[in-house]
Amino acid sequence: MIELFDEGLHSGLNLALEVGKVHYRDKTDHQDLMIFDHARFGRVMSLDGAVQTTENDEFIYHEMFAHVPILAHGSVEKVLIIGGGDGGAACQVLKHKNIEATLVDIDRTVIDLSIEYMPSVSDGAFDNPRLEVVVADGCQFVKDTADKWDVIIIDSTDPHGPGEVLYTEEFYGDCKTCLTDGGIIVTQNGVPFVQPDELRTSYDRLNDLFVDVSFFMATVPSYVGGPLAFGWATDNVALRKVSTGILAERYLDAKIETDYYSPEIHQASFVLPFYVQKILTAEE
Ligand code: AG3
Repeated sequence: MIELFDEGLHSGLNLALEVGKVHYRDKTDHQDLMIFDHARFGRVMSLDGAVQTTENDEFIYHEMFAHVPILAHGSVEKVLIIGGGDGGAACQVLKHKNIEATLVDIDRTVIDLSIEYMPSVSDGAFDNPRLEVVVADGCQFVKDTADKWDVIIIDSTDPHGPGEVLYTEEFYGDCKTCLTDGGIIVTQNGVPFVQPDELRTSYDRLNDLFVDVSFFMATVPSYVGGPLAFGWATDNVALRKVSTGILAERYLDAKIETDYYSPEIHQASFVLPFYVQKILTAEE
């Protein structure tokens, strides 16, 4: 009997993955967690029934999440990651040798199991002295901290369950107070084709707080329904307009190797198709 993992994240649309060996299937203190093998995606981690990370396509998501804001900014010293317990975003951030990062995830079990079963995703990030790990509620953390970061990466689940609070105006506002001048917040904003309302809601909330709000996109095959949108919010309007030439210089200087990100893709990822633009401008 073949077992199918049936992702019911989007109503009326199910992603079915053939389940190979199951490595973990249990409740953590915060969510249902499953880790299993899939012939195409490699090892897959799901939380509350939604695919979070797969070994074979995580590079697309994490490279874009980290390198787009870091290389657009040009002089990042500190990055805050909210969520991202698999360590994939941290791994990409730490490729920049001068950057120190703080990772705040609510679920210690996600971190531990990612290290145990999907070590290639974090690739040693959790042993890197430039990473500080805090197991805490991200909302509370940004309220309480007096520190500031140049980039904040909100690597959350979708806005259901424990991740929901990471899409509120209050949380975005608290993040803003933790940003250095001209800092950038990037968010996981779902697949616009199947989650248009989530996109619009975040857009409106971020627009109340920041001068420049937009999205960049990348197709992550295990996130069903088309390209995923990453939110972009900053008070420095110049950062979204940095030329490909400058990005290319910064990319070379950083001496990082990537399999998806390139300065050209960086530029192109901000070009939004009309169907996405219309979600953002439609009369409510
Ligand atoms: N963050 C992205 C989750 C997106 C899930 N959406 C979906 N399956 N369509 C998860 C953590 C990755 N570091």
